[in-house]
Amino acid sequence: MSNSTFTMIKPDATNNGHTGAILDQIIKGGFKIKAMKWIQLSIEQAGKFYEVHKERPFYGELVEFMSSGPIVAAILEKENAVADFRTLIGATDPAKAEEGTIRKKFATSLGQNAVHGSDSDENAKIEGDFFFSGLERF
Ligand code: DAT
Ligand code: MG
Repeated sequence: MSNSTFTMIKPDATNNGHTGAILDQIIKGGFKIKAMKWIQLSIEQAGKFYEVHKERPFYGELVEFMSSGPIVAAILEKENAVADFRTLIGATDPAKAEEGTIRKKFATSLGQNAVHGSDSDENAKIEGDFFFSGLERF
């Protein structure tokens, strides 16, 4: 069990002014920020990040959305980070997310659901490495 995970605050949330509230909930949830950047992905970069979903019917929509505006990308540290962060953000579909979770409070829809959280230790490392060099983290 690793102690880090990777997150993105997605364009719906940054455009709707929720960045500060989401970061506040993450920090109050016990996560330490180890690396963070504010950027906008190109279609190509978003497509590469979500390559695992290439065959899914929503891939095109997802890639277009994720490159449509600014995101915050961050590496987070906490004991049991991957599972605890998925609990903090709630279910993929905000309509099914628990009360008080980040997606329940801030997501727009199933496709535009405010935040990303890695689904395994292995993917947390791959995703963190996608965005951050060794110089950009500690
Ligand atoms: P999660 O982000 O909870 O790990 P996922 O990895 O299955 O969910 O999907 C990645 C993202 O793709 C998800 O956050 C939102 C979008 N998505 C998933 N299922 C979808 C669907 N049925 N229709 C539209 N977008 C969907
Ligand atoms: Mg996922």
